[in-house]
Amino acid sequence: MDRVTHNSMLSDIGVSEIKYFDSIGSTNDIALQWIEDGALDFSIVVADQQTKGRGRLGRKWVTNPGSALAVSLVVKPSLAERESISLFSPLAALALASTLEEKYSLKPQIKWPNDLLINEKKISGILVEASWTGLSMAGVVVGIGINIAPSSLPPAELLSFPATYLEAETNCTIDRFDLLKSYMIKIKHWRSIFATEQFFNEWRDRLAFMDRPVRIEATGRGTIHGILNGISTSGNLLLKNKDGELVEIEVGDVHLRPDFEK
Ligand code: BT5
Repeated sequence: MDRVTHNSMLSDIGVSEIKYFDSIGSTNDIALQWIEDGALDFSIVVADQQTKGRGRLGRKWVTNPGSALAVSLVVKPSLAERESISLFSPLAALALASTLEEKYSLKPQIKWPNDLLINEKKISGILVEASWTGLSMAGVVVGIGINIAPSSLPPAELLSFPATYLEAETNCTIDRFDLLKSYMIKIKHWRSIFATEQFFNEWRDRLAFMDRPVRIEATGRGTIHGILNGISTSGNLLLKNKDGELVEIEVGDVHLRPDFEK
């Protein structure tokens, strides 16, 4: 990114600071280190390529050069936000979903807890991580990867869920930095209504596989089958089991799959 683009982005979207890399291991790692070094709230790390992009629980996230967005946002959470750190994942999902709907008339859905789907294929993954100084939380990193061009797709053998990219869904060429600007503006908006009723309602409205049979694979609890019923006020997933009882599932080591998939 040249200096003119850099400066105009800063003034357009009110980001505190940007670190940009042509190629880096993981933008989340840079952002976590930056928090330790005193990063300001609402700073971002952006990379064209990640060589060690991370998903949850040690899984890989592929970011090939010139094809995607990999962005990690530094948040210094307020006291109220600290109470609901797990909601930063839906915050990013809602911000991107509303961006894609407004700009490209798409209908993105959120696959609980952290994926954005278009036509039931994953277009974006989110990884939220906290940085701790002893027992005190120094900051939160909200990392997002967005597939844009055909070469953003990983090899099929690496995929545990069908994937897509924005240019396939829109049939147009996407300006990645324009998309980044719009996403950051939406992040500000969703942060201003963080954990409100509106936040939860819009999250519920965008839940993928609602009222459909799904299975949850949770470490230590095996596979749980049920009908996807919604999310609780703390962001846990609600499933109706075969006896009609509501089962609540916390974010953790879980995979949600539609039950028709093998
Ligand atoms: C995620 O994990 O989906 C979170 C991905 C977060 C990536 C961002 S990029 C910026 C920041 N820096 C980082 O290092 N990470 C964050 P999870 O739900 O665990 O999904 C990982 C799985 O998605 C992998 O095991 C693959 O099956 C699949 N996958 C990997 N790369 C993909 C891609 N580009 N598109 C679609 N699926 C992908």
